[in-house]
Amino acid sequence: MNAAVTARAHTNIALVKYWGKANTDLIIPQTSSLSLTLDQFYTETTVAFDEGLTSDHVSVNHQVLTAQQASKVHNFLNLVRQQSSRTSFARVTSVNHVPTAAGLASSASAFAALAGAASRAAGLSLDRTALSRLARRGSGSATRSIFGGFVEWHAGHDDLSSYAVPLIEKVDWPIAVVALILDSHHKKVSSRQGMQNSVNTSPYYPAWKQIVADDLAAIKPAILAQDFTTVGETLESNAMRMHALTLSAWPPYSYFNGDTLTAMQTVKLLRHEGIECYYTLDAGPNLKIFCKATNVATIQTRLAQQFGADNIIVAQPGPGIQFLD
Ligand code: 2P0
Repeated sequence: MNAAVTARAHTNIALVKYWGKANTDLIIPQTSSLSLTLDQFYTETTVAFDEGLTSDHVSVNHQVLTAQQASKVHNFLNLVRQQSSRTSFARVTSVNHVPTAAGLASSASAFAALAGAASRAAGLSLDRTALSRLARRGSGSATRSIFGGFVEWHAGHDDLSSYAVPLIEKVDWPIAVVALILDSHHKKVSSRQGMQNSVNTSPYYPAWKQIVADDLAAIKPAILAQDFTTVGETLESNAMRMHALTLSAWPPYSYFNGDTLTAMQTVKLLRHEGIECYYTLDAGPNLKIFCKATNVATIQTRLAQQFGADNIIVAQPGPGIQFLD
């Protein structure tokens, strides 16, 4: 057996969303996107290639996956085997560290950690750009989780040109993201299915591409200038416009539930009361509220009254990929 390698990668929340692929095999997106890596949610994955194995062996959160469940991991390991001299199967052990059963375990942290651990275990020494490209082949959002802090994924046009770059890795800005868990079940429409449906059927898709270009142009200088209001307004409007693509698709669908709409009203009320904060949502009903660190306690108290204290997780900006001895 070759030496085992363990990598840890954190998940990220997109402030300007990735919602659609130009190339589904290579996972080249239709647009660039921008995210903040979070400290609270991460995946640790250990990989060892082993000549004694007759198939890849994958366990997630101490549960062994069936061949069908492990097919995405197996396909990803095939890419690593192609790029290296390894031909043997691998043992993959992955654990998601999420404070509650929050439905926040993410393919972003999972494939970023797998890219790091598998490539090193296979004897490759990839720089972070190459790791970002490799992680992309597992899941689009994983492209950004190689880096910490604010990260931009440049759409590019092929395998070589589509990767993430850090905008600010060490965030020296007292901000936080309050995650509000409104439903921890698996989503009915996967991101992969949902975004492709939007590309193929939403008449608003061409407008979305322009919106993303405009939002990136607005948010990057605002992040660098620590202009909280511009960052907040941009991320909230970008999220709503992404979700408009689901309502305008055919067949139409939505990731929101009733509580999502109630929670959005609460954020607006807080703003009205002078607590400046903004929400974003991914392919699910849970809100992530971007706020100033000084307002975390007030926001937490208000949300706890309405939705229960157990459903709130406070995150700060988090680091990029790490290799553990
Ligand atoms: C994002 N999301 O930018 C967007 C916003 C969800 C909403 O990337 O098909 O799991 O594996 O590339 O990365 C979630 O989709 O999709 C996602 P694939 P992924 O974070």
